[in-house]
Amino acid sequence: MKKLKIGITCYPYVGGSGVVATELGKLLAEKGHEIHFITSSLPFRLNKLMTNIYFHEVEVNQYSVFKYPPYDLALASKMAEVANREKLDILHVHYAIPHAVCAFLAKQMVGDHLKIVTTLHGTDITVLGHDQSMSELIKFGIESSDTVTAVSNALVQETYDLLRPSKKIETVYNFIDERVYYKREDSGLKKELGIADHEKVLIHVSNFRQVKRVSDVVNCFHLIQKNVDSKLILVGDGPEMTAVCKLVSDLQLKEAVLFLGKQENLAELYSISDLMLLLSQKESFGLVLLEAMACGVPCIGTDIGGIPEVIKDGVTGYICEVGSIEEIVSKSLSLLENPEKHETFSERAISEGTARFHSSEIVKQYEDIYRSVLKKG
Ligand code: GMT
Repeated sequence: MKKLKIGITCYPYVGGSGVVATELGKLLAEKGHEIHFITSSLPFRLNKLMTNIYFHEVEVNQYSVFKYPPYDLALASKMAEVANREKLDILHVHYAIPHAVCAFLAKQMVGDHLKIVTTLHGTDITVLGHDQSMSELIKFGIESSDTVTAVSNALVQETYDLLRPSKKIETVYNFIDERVYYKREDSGLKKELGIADHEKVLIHVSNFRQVKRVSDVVNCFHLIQKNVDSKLILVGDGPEMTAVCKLVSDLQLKEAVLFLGKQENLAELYSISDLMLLLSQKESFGLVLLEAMACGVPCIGTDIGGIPEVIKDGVTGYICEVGSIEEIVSKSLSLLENPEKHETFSERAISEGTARFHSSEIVKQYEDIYRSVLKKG
């Protein structure tokens, strides 16, 4: 089977879309495809030299005539340059804005043989899609791609409802690298973090944007720890951090909440956790749920976006209404206070996660999409 030359553009810093794009590139490279990352900086998960992977940095010149540095034009120009020189078959861009639009521009410069695959991850639809100054451009980016995918059925539907693009959008779920995310024995991490053996561990991982409703996580934990000896691990950082710290202090939870900031060794943290809480008001998939499930952590999530496609309600965790603190607390306690039930949910989280979102299956879906778009000519 012919190996492909694929350009990948994503937001390279921490965030689910950058993680998925980078992990996809790595797995495609392992399968022999030639992968060219065209991004503003080295994707953070691309931290070691790998066969078949190349990195092309987009540099923006600061001419004094420009009020704003023209990043999008620099990206389009770099995409065209790399596509021409490296004879790329495909540009796979993550996010319609600006990446699909830049890819369209590059295609105009390079020629029709260059195919564009766009993956929608959420924010460009669920947030920017509501911005009338952007929505037509997002729709244009989608319609001028050769193939469009989205990370959940919910996001596909939301895109149709909001933008009504005349383009088929396929669901391709997110995945994780199973060689990284698996349940490990605790090699003393709980102790290092000052968590007693008998204490239960709840975990939340996010970029602390308002949509993540981290204060709901803290408010739920406040009630949970009154019933069960427990600690809450908060991983990540972002705009809501100050408000969350204040809430933790107001509720006198400083001793029980561990702020770990941004972390790399998530699998180890998941492995000491008993419950994951992701209580967002917008979430197109919730990659952290899949990471936690792979490490045997049952999850409680909200009934929005793609979360109900990831957590099977009553099987691998629970789905609750956004902001329904009492319901979330009671479902959490039903797992934390019942070891047998917890064990069953934990086992199912591992098996369901690997069965429905296995990297080999998802990467194959992308390969099939690439081949079919190239076949169309
Ligand atoms: O969740 C975020 O704020 C980050 C955002 C991103 O751009 O990385 O995540 C989005 O893409 C992830 C990968 O597909 C999804 O798992 C997240 O659910 C999605 N975030 C939202 O929809 C808010």
